[in-house]
Amino acid sequence: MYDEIATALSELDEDAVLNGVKDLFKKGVPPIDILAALQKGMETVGKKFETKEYFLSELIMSADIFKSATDILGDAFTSAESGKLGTVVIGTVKDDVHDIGKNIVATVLGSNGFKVIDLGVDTPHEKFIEAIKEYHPQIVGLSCLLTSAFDSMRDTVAAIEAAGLRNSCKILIGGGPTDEKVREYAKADGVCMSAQEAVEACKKIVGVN
Ligand code: B12
Repeated sequence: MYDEIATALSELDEDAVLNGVKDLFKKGVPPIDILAALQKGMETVGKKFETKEYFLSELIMSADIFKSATDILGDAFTSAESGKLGTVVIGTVKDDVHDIGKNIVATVLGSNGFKVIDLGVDTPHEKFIEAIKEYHPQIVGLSCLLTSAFDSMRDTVAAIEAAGLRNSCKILIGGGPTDEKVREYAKADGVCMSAQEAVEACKKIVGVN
């Protein structure tokens, strides 16, 4: 069923995706696993875009289907305990407007006890600095889906350092093309490939297992 959802999303078959998600959700499958299947589908959409089988309109369509699918999961991620474990400031870096992954991470962290301050997309480093000064987060999360925005990530980390705030928080990065090499380039503290990894990394940072 997971593979079917991923395939249906990669083929932009909205009805099949939404019915599949509803089915799994009703059966009590953890929403985080459903999200993983949807994420896999988006990866295939990306590959089709790369090979020019799909164009921008299909990317937009895939994002719409993804949004409708996650709407079905509704309040599954909300929690009354939000804010207990610590604070996370998160945003998509400057020049990048992809926010599906960031929004998922923000939601899942919120449901796992963190207070999340979401700065949105195309976020200039000044905005991160203001938020660090205002909210004193233990964790700052930078989301980035474009290789051309890796420099924005590196510049944001450098600006946080120049503002004398680098030791006040740990910086995690994430988003499709990020990996250990990009983490090193950006001089961040960690990289996470999924919302679940983000939760584990944030818990480790605040000393909770
Ligand atoms: C949907 C999509 C779009 C949508 C975005 C809608 C939206 N509201 O986000 C739209 C249509 C707007 C779009 C636009 C563009 N896109 Co686009 N897009 C995609 C696509 C297909 C899926 C991205 C996605 O949502 N994935 C699903 C989510 C759930 O996965 P995720 O983001 O990786 O997030 C998970 C983890 O990475 C992690 N995570 C994410 N963020 C964070 C942050 C932290 C702190 C942590 C800890 C973890 C974490 O947890 C998340 C959940 O598990 C990708 C393909 C791909 N392979 O990624 C291309 C892709 C990213 N896009 C691409 C391109 C080229 C573009 C455009 C330049 C196209 C154009 N010609 O205009 C524009 C760029 C606009 C801009 N300035 O940003 C390329 C980038 C190539 C590159 N080398 O950089 C890709 C890779 C497609 C491709 N293969 O060519 N896009």
